[in-house]
Amino acid sequence: MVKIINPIQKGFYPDPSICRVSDDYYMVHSTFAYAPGIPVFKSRDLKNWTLIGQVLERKEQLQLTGARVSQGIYAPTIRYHNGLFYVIATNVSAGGNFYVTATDPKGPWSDPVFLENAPGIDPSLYFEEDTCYYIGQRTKEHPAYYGDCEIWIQELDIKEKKLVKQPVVLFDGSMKRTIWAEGPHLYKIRGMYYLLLAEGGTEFNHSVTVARSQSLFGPYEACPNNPILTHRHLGHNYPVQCIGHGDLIETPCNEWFMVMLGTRPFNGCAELGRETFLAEVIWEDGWPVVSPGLGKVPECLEFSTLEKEQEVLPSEPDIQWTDPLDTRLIGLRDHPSRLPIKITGDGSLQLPYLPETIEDLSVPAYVGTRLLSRTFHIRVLIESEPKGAEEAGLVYFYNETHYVKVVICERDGQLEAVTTIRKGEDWEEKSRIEVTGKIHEIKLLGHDQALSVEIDNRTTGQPFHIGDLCSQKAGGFTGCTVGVYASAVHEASDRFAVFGPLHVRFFD
Ligand code: 6LW
Repeated sequence: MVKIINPIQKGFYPDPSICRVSDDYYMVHSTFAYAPGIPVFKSRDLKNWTLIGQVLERKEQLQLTGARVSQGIYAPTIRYHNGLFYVIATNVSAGGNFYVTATDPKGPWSDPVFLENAPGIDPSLYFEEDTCYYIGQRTKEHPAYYGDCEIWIQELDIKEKKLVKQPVVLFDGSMKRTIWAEGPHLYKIRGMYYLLLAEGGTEFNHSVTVARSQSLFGPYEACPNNPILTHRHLGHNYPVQCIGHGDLIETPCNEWFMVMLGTRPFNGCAELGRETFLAEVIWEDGWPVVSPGLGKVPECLEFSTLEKEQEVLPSEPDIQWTDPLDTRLIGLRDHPSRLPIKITGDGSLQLPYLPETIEDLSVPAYVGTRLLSRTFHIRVLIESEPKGAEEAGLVYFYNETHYVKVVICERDGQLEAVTTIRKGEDWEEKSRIEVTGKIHEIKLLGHDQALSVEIDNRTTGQPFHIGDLCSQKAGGFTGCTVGVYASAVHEASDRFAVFGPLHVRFFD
């Protein structure tokens, strides 16, 4: 018996797309302006997911210069056909819709092939024999209102690497006034074509709908029970919200499941971002029924017929500085391994005081990891002797205008530990304490959206509210990350701060 607890991917892992090759499942997610882009996870049991690679690792693959944190890479789809894995996604900041291929999902993945005349976001692929079809979303040519979108299909010539023939509109949503028809995936199941899509926008009204047709190009008939999955009818206080953007998968035993995104807000704020959930699907009268008898995403699924649970090695919770970097580490707009960092023989990280700050739309010296729970302990030892504008420490980051920064810096020859929270146009210095010596321990203790900061085991002040650092308050699509940071704040510097391993503990 395999017991699967939702979410199956905690933290900022939105827009899941899944495929299966014999007994192995592969799943990818959006990464926006973080790098490396599009992590690839593998599982044998739909429960335990191991990060096996990254689709967009090389500089040439991922152009994010100037991208805001919620721009960049949107909604990838992963598919397998004839010995090759395909990932198709959108870079909303540079180039639009593109696909990459790999024989091994661990990588390396090819350079991106950008598609011309492919407007819109959320591309997907559907293979019929050896013909490949691009399925996309776009705003209608003459939209009647904001969010008036349609789903379209066009043949993609894989040899010529371009869209060919004419695009055909398949569907524009299942409700009278559909807003944001998007996230489409197309499947042929028992001779019938099914178009799965998201409607309602990725927030409270998010939902999964379906339409079917006997012919690939339509006409598509909306399921009379649409939306086949949503949580909007459960009200704002239901613990799991914003459910939508699904992808279907069949097990080797012909059972069906759907992965989809959702949030787990606390006081209306979901700082973990959009996470990935799983639900069972059965077929009745030729339509998918999600979570039969329940009609919502379950807290937990139990399956006797699923592949025996795979063995998982306990992962080392502390992030050690190694070369290559721990795969949990991400940077802003470029792979953190391409920062001018150095890992020393004793496992420390030398992080340069770059001129860029965490607010700049460039590549700051920030090496972070996703927040996986709102109760956490993050701790690091830092050795630094900042001069002038230089500062280094830890950042709890939602976006370039919403973050908490705890840094060691210098003022009039005196070293200080300064904690600042920025919420849009509102900057607040939460504490400023004098410190002595070169080596300091910075601790961030998070509990239900209150953050306590300790320096060298000294409390710096009262816990303060960090719940506003989230998409519900600040807009955007990501979740929070936390990491080490150094900056000379727009000055030149050839110096660096040294960090010990990043101690990270997330509690359920
Ligand atoms: C994604 C789209 C969406 O491409 O948010 O509102 C976008 N829905 O499906 C970013 O995740």
